[in-house]
Amino acid sequence: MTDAARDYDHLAERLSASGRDVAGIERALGALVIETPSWGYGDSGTRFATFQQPGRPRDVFERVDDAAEVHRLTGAAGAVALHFPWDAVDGLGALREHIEARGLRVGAVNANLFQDADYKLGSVAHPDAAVRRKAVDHLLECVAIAGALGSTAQSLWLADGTNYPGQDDLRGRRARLLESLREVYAALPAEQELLVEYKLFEPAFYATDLADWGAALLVCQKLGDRARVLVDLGHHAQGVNVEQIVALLDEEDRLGGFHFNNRKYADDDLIVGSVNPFELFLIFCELAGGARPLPRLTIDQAHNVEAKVEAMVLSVVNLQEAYAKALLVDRAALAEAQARGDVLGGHEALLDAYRTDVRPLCAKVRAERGAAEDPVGALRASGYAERAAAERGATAGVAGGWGR
Ligand code: RM4
Ligand code: MN
Ligand code: MN
Repeated sequence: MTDAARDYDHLAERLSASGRDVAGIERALGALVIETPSWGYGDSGTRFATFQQPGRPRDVFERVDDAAEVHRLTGAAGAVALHFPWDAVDGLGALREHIEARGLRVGAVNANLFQDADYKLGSVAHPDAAVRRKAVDHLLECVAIAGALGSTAQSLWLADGTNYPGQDDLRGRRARLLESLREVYAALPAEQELLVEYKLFEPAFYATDLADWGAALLVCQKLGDRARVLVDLGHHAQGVNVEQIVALLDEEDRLGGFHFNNRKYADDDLIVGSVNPFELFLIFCELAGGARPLPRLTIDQAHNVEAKVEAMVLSVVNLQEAYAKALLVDRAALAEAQARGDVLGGHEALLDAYRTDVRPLCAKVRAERGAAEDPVGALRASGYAERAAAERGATAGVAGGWGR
């Protein structure tokens, strides 16, 4: 018997003895689907520098290849989220074929309303109607792109906002934003939903037009049932209780999905679970404990100094482990402690799950799906990064800049 098998048997025995449905937990874990972001494989940087990595993908096809490698190793990253125009190609049919041939499907389509010079003062909330028109037309184009690629979601993040008090009228901006998004929502085919992402600050430093979950939720409620809020873990003020936001939005059936990443200070876009794994666990406790299926789970990270494919693999592994721990929570013991008013009894029910080493369980679920028991180790041993560096060249043929 291998060490891994022994570790698994020991864990499964302990869990079964305490009444956990190990087969059910493994089924749920095996069904986890994470969307990895095409833009997380390409170049990214800080406002100070972008460091080009050897083997970095030269186009969207190679970004998809990297996403497929992450799926091959983890068995849980079967969709790739795209960003336009960063991922724009002449023939969408060829892109869709390439994605499907790699065993993936297209996740959410992300519009880009923050890099064009016209968007200096905003996009859908811009004071000039011509700029708003251009922004809405881009969003409508993304609806058509999603249709062609078989995607079922538009993911919208707005850089809109103001830097100085008095720069623009706060109510006027909100009215324009709503008017623009109403037109987009009206054009959505039935199979597509609109995910509305909020962010406290940056690039606007005085007033972001969709600064928090409340502002995003109000917009969604005005638009219709297929508009839901997207929670990015790096988009809150310090100390905000994100799991409580998750519970609340889920109860209202307005939790559209996540952009997973982690931060120490602001929108740091670090590997999910790297700084605050307990918060990640508590978020999954809310997701696993609610009545609804899991929402769309996407990674939104920018890997500036770390190897991008390895960073993505580690992110997916961290998500699998957080979900596995949440599935282990003894819900009956938790509910009993809460009903008795046993303050620490409930807390300890969570800690018991959180402290469990779920790596053998995750390894077994991955292996059953044909993925790697140890994805990061397998990636390093596979020589994928070295092959990519040799085939793609260090910098050849790639323009500098974020995502392109
Ligand atoms: C934003 C936000 C969006 C992402 C861009 C690149 O901060 O997180 O989701 O598309 O960055
Ligand atoms: Mn995001
Ligand atoms: Mn962000």
